[in-house]
Amino acid sequence: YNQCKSLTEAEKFDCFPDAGANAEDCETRGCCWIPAKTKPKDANVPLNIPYCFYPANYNTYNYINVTESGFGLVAFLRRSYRTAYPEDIHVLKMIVKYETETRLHIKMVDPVNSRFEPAYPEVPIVDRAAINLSYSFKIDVLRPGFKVIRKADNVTIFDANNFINMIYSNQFLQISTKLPSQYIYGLGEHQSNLLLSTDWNRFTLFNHDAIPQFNKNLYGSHPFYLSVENSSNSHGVFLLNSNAMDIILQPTPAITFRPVGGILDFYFFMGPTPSDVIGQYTELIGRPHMPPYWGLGFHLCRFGYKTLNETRKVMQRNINAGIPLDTQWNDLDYMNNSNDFTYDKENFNGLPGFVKDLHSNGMHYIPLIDPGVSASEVPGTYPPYDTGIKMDIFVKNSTGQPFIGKVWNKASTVWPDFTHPRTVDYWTLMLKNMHEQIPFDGAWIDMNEPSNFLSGSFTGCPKSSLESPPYFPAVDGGVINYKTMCMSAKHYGGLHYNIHNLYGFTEAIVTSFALAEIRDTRPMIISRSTFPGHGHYAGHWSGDIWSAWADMRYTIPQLLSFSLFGIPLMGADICGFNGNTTQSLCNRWMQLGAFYPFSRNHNTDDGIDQDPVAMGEQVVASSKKALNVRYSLLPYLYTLFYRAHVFGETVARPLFFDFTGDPETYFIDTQFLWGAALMIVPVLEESKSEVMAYLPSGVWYDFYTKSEIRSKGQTFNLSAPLDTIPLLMRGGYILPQQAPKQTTSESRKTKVQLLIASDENGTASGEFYWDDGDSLNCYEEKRYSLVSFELDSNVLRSFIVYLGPDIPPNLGSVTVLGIQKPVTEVMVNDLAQAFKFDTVHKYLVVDKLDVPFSKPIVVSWK
Ligand code: MIG
Repeated sequence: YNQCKSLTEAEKFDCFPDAGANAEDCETRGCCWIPAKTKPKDANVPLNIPYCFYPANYNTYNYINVTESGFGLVAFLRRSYRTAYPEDIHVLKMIVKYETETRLHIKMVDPVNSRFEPAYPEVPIVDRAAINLSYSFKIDVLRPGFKVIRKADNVTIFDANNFINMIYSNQFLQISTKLPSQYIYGLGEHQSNLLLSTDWNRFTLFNHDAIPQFNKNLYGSHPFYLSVENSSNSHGVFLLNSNAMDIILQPTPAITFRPVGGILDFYFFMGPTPSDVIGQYTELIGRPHMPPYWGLGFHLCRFGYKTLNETRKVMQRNINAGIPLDTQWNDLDYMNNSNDFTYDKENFNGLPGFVKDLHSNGMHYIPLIDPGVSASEVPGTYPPYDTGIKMDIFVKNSTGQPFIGKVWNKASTVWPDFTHPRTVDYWTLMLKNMHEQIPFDGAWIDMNEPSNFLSGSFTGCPKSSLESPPYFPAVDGGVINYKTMCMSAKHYGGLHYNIHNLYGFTEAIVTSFALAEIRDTRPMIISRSTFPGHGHYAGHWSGDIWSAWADMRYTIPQLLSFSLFGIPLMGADICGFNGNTTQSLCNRWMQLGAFYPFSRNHNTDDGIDQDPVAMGEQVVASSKKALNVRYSLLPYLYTLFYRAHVFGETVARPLFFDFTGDPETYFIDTQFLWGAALMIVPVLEESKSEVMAYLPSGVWYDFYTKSEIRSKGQTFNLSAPLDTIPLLMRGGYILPQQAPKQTTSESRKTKVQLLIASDENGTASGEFYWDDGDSLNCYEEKRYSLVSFELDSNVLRSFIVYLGPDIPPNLGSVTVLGIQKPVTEVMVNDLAQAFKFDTVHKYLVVDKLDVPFSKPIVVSWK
């Protein structure tokens, strides 16, 4: 009885998360029943304080033995007590690997019967313990549980709660840990603030096509969190499991994972900085790919152009208005009968020629591709179906026939099984045949949750514990097969029950392979569904959000969360997808969207036109101004992508990544950074021409006026007239730039400009990565150049880190911000140069230069 009474409300771990909790059934489970006296503070959270909870001495797994091994240790555990869930696994094997100095791996398996484990992402297999561990793994053989401790300060980063609520049954697994602080981020995909509420919150992970809403499972699944400890050290935890799951946060603070299958397979990343954590995470799951340079330009799209003429007209009016534009897209409407790998030869007559024209203007074209293939065409008339049947690569139903559902196609749809080795050949062949007609440059892969207009097949799904698992995660729609395949559908790699969350990811892997094969240049893929490791192959957009101010604001935490998930190539439909946008919203959204790493304006077929020109002069002016800044910063943005690709750094990042010592930044998700050097402060409310921004301690510069702002960690009111998005340069950094042009192809030819922002000591540093922008494996095959810069004591020097066959255009100008004393003389490589000095805003401009980067450059001034 005391084991029940002694727990505070925050310490109660739910023993009856299933429907219909009551005192009697609760006690049958051996748990405590005490109705809570209070409610969660936050009215929006989905859970209540549990009435039925585990007593502190609940009968759980105990260690049988623990053996040290060359990689760490192996333990066996046993439970004698039966849980409320069928098919308990009574004996478990726990494998603990000290994989690297900063990465610990703990895997719990059934030693007798093998259980499902995702084949992707491909993680390294380590069989020897690393040395100099920054963590220690603590168990006491006589007591249940384990702890992971940060050696440096003895903080427990994972405390498995004495296993009191640990369950490992066939279709219900559960484990909890107390968290070292309230600062927790990640756990996607969801729509919410960046900092997650621990006030009885729940995230459900099961890939799903739905309009983003609070507490609904969404397109992708990322069972990964980043925690900032009270000391400001950070760590990450990844549960490598692809099954449907609920994740609970409670104010203890604590987290509970509840997958309905697979195994418990945890990785711990010790940081200690947030950036280190993400680098360690992507080292495991795969570093982000290098996008083609043109992919960082502006993209224009909509659902419902309906014809090629309309597509061309909208594109042309934006080009005529001077909107920088790299890529034109087409949605579903280009297809014939919504069938993949076809195009409508009436309404889109001339599409091949249109794409060739784009190419000759240095532009690109991306079409939508759905995973579902029509099963409703006359046999012999539609090769994608006929070939797929012949190659036997479609997902099967439980009786071994192709699984049939319905998406956009006339009457019925089948789905390629991307876990099948032959599907690589199938998909490559289909894309190749299409590419021979329409030489597209990338792929927009949609509906790959996979989304189905039916729940299961036309006749539903065969009844079994797969469709009605003993524990039902809070998936949208109330049934697990809601608007997707039956859980009993069969893939080469396993049951749909296990594979579901991997479907979009495996499609991205196969599509990336196919595009590289067909085009022999870098794949540009944007996918709706994602899983850990996706960023190695493709990017993501945040799906069918509303054209609303609130949704625009949430695109920032969505973007920043995907940076945490190792998917930096991310954006949202600029001006919103569902519903009609407005001029004032679209005006501010074009400005914000100019700073999404993946920047595309797109909307639904029943919405009004929302390309900049359609929205009127104000939006055109704002779009031009913001996109010109974006294009001028592409050398910097591209350098950030290089750092993501090679070191696993983030591109768009939360303020706390660079100011982890300043807890004020832990809550901020209305402003964000590009790399360490540029802060973006979008206007997120209507009728505002000012915006409040928190500037962490240091020197900052207004990007436009170049005037200095010194902050001690304060909030400033920044002026934001309708045509301007406030941007701040951070003192201490050097950015490479080029002149904005109509396309990135043109921009890339212009001379390089350096923008230098001095810190309080008059120093700054930076880096510039350059390659041909499109060919495969430039970095790996050493076909790039890398130059670094240092400013100190009025001398700027460049250092050639590596000089490959592709050298950037010459240096054309240098702008130095924050020079306290007027400049009287400037030397560039020992030659005196003309210059301008702005005495009001205290900056120096040396332009009309033409200096090659192939030799070190020295610019000095007095
Ligand atoms: O059932 O292809 O998220 O961007 O315009 C909707 C039509 C299918 C959903 C995508 C959206 C796209 C739309 N698609």
